[in-house]
Amino acid sequence: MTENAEVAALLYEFADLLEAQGVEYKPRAYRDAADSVREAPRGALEDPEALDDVGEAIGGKIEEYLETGSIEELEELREEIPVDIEALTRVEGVGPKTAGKLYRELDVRDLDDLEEAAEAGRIRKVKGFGAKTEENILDGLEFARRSHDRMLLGDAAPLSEEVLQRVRDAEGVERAEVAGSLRRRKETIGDIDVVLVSSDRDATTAEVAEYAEDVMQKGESKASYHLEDCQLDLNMVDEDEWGSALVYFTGSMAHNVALRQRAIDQDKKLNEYGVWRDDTRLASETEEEVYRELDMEYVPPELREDRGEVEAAADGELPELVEHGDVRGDLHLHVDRTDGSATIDGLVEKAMELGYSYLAVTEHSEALGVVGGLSDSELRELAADVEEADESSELRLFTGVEANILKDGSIDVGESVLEELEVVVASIHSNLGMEEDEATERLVSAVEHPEVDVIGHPSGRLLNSREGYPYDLDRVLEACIDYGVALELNANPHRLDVDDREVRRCVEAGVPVAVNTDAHAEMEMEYVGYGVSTARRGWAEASDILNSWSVEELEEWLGC
Ligand code: DGT
Ligand code: CA
Ligand code: CA
Ligand code: ZN
Repeated sequence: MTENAEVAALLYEFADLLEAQGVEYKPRAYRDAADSVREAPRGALEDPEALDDVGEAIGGKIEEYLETGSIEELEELREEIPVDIEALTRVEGVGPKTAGKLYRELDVRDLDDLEEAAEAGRIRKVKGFGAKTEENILDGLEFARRSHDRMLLGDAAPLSEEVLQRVRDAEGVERAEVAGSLRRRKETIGDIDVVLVSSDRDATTAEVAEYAEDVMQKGESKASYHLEDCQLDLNMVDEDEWGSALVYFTGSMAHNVALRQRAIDQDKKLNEYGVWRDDTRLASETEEEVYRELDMEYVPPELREDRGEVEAAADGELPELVEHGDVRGDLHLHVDRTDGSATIDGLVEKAMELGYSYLAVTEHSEALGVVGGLSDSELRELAADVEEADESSELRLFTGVEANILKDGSIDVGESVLEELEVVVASIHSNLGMEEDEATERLVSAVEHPEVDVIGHPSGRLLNSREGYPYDLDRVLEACIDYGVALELNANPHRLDVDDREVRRCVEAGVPVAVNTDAHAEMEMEYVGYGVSTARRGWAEASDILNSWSVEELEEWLGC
């Protein structure tokens, strides 16, 4: 973990423990500070109070931690509430307050205690809880246990870049690349795999050992380490087998098996050392040569899942995948009028930096009470400000809203306002505990609304914490075709919703996918990369992505 991530984790824990004690307001301040620390550039903790949302009190605690290795007040809180708050709050429906209460009433300290109490029917007897809550906890437990194992792409990717830099700088290393699920850009990552060539393997592994926490295993060609929350595997290979080794360690396993079968069908053999016929090595130095030798197109890592890519590559029919540079705008962005911190000017500046041609400001509407969603007249005021900014901007700024899809499928913004706004994203933010039929109906009603353009984060899932409601994607896609609506691929690494497989179904159905970041701060617009790689995993080409269209094409589609 980076220093920023480490300090942020402590601040989140601080917030949770305060909340578990029933303290008000302060938890929010700690969480905001934690967000800010997490997003800050490296080295920013040298002057913590210079960060947004970090004041004197929290800044002092950060300094205390960096100087002494602990925070006295946090240690006291941990003694007062000796529970594994991080694990317990991973169970859907268990927040810090509930965890505090369950500790006080039933002495629940960890997931095992929680399961025991729920199974014995003791939770339903606690005041304020019921049989339904107890059932939900039991349902959520398994997911909570399972979900701890894998890291989010959004955490693993930046960490792996740091790791890769260290490895490349280590003695003896001639070249190194990230492989495994991380290179394939899966939404969650089991461990970080690196392939490298070194002229002095012992020196290399010794140097990486200094950086890592501890060495789990070390052999002639492989070394594994612990790096805080995850495992790092170094695979050391020879220069002349680089390509075949990279194919092998990039996987997936299923893709490798399919490749190997193709080699066998051609009377060849494929392994990590090369493509062979008898004892003659036919290819091994680059990945391109390996694929060429197997008489197929080069397969981009994101497609290597054995989902038909081997056949398509053999037929020369791989899609021309969308690229980061194809994205021309972001159609789901928040500003500081509800729960965000961004400004219109800030978003524009960031969009210019990303090389965009347009963006849409889609602030929350009123029914999202917790964040102070905007009333119809406030939405109009914001739209007027966006229009004004548009006049002096090189970018095309679209007015918009992220409206709520209410329980009955209706939209919480007045018709006349919806008509005036250019981009209407509609999302579900409440009553998430739905069965499939209900969720499908609710989404389809929103799609059928004449003013809705994009359905935001369609399943509502949060990776590692909330499974999302089930819905019938085929029915939603049919409605999208009939009503000219796009589905969002929310690029926030906690969401990635729709997911890679769903993208593919959108592509096949001909429903445009909007790769939006849902940024609440300017920095978060950079999440677009996770969205693009997920879209690539879903076989999407540039033309399948709504926000890779030109301003003119988009205006025509939106009817504005
Ligand atoms: P993960 O770490 O669970 O997110 O998934 P991967 O795909 O990174 O899997 P990992 O770390 O176990 O192994 C990295 C790659 O190495 C994997 O994608 C394929 C290759 N590999 C590992 N073990 C085997 C094996 O026994 N057979 C074959 N064909 N390939 C393997
Ligand atoms: Ca891996
Ligand atoms: Ca591995
Ligand atoms: Zn949003």
